[in-house]
Amino acid sequence: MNEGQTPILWCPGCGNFAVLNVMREVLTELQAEGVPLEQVVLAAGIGQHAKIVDYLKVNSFYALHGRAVAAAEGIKLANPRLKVIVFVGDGDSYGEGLEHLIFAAKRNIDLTVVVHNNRVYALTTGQYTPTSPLGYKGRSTPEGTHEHPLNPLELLLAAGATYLARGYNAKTEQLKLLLKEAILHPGFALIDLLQVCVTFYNQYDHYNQRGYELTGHNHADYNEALSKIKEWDYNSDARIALGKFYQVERPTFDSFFRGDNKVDREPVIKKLFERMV
Ligand SMILES: Cc1ncc(C[n+]2csc(CCOP(=O)(O)OP(=O)(O)O)c2C)c(N)n1
Ligand SMILES: [Mg+2]
Repeated sequence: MNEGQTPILWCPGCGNFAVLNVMREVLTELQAEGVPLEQVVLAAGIGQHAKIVDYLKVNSFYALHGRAVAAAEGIKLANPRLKVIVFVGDGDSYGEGLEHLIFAAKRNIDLTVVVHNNRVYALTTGQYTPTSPLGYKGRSTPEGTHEHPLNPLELLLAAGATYLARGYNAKTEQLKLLLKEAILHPGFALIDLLQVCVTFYNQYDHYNQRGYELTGHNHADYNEALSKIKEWDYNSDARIALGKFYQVERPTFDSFFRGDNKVDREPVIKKLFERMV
């Protein structure tokens, strides 16, 4: 799966290399387990994270900055049999395209969203994002930010996501399990992936010291998930839970268009076209 034909343009030491390697392994395993790669579609936003789709030989779609989730929803609804995996940045999805994430979670559309959360706008050289800590000094905030960060997992739990996890690019075995589980989850799955940007916000020491593996709580319990999610607010020195917070099943939005629930998608699409002409 590594064709080696596209030069890889990340900085040496970038957390994205590990994500790419783990994704290759996940796709290879899924293929061996009976998921044909031609039924997998990758979508990406704009940023350093998005380059990952250039390095994987799978059909893919580059969306506008902040719009990858909306594009992925369109792909999934046009052909609900596809597995759609979306790679987005924290600036891309927790900032510019946040409303798309909230509504995708609300309607529980069957997508896997992988947020490369390096806590900066890396491609544009380190401006602060919704998950940068208070006081973060970057190109747009030389004297430090005056905003408290957003806890995206808390927001998405409230919005209706049915699978939520946090990964870390240095914990590759765990990341592989989480990615696979999220891809196979029938419904809206999101992994907040701590992906270190070595150039603009190098958090390796902090994550290595504070990260711990989340085990032993009831994933189906909303309040237990919420209390684990709230342990760290992306600002404090609290311990950082890594693993699955929440997983439940409820009907997916796309299932209503697949014919296996209530609505057959063909007449729906025909009607839409009639309206457009
Ligand atoms: C609508 C729009 N706004 C802004 C930009 C400029 N822009 C391109 S990439 C980027 C930063 C991306 O940051 P993030 O989504 O966190 O991805 P990263 O580079 O950190 O992986 C920005 C602001 C753009 N291309 N389009
Ligand atoms: Mg970023």
